[in-house]
Amino acid sequence: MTKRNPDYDFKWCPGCGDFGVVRAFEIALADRAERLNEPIENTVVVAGIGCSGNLVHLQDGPQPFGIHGIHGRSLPIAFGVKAGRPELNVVVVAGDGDFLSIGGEHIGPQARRNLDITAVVMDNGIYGLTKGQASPTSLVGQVTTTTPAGKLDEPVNPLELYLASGVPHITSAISSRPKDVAAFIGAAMDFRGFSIVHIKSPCTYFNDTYAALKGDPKRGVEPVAYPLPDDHDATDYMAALEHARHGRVPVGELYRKPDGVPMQDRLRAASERSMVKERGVDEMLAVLVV
Ligand SMILES: Cc1ncc(C[n+]2csc(CCOP(=O)(O)OP(=O)(O)O)c2C)c(N)n1
Ligand SMILES: [Mg+2]
Repeated sequence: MTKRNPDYDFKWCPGCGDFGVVRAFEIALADRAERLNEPIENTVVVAGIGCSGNLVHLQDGPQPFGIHGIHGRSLPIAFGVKAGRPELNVVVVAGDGDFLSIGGEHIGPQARRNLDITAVVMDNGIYGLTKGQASPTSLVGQVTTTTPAGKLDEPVNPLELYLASGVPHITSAISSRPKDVAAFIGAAMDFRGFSIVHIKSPCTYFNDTYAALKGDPKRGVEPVAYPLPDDHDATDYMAALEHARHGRVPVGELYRKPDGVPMQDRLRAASERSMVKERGVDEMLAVLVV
């Protein structure tokens, strides 16, 4: 519960990785507002359903607009907002279940369209809000409430999926570094085109992966997460694919397609070419009034 939304009675569990993400998002929004001299209300947050989506209610400070949509449909809603109001900064916040399971089919079409929005995906490898069912990123053999004898199917590799789907800007992160995550979200919002910041954000209650992500150097346990090397060339698709595929969690800007044309540019050009005259909101409403 925040001071801004005292009526909203929702709490994240102590230690939830999403706290790092909400802090990062607050920093990124404040920084953007200052840098571009843009009111925070110019940003619209479209939230998926899940603990992660509740981020939209748990922000402190000046509030962006928020739409808490329906499970899995954050991208189509964001598409509608951006198509209607291209000047707005549209950000999706969603979980691994929301974005990659029920919502998974929307990634490819929006990537091909190059929808100019940023998706912040909080991947805890579980359905957190509904109390611990297996998600697309839960590991094979993982015991969850829906897989009591261990999950049978292989997990999806989100970074590989985004690359194969043609997402032109992909960043991989971990929630325990909010300042880094803030910089990643800021750069993703600046990118003209479809941008995904995929953040490993542990669920302390149903899938606590903090130890694995950070490792335990004293006991010789290598961290799963590692920073992308300084010489990583984000415009090199094959280099990005290699980092996506080797089973660990790279941290940093993984891929950037430099010459993509965002949906807005194509839409504007098509509208100029078409014979249909663009109508303002007043004109459209006037048609409905008898
Ligand atoms: C159409 C529909 N199906 C199922 C649900 C139930 N449901 C709510 S949240 C959720 C899973 C959320 O998992 P995830 O997206 O990983 O978010 P998390 O809670 O882990 O952050 C499900 C299955 C729903 N609300 N609507
Ligand atoms: Mg989840």
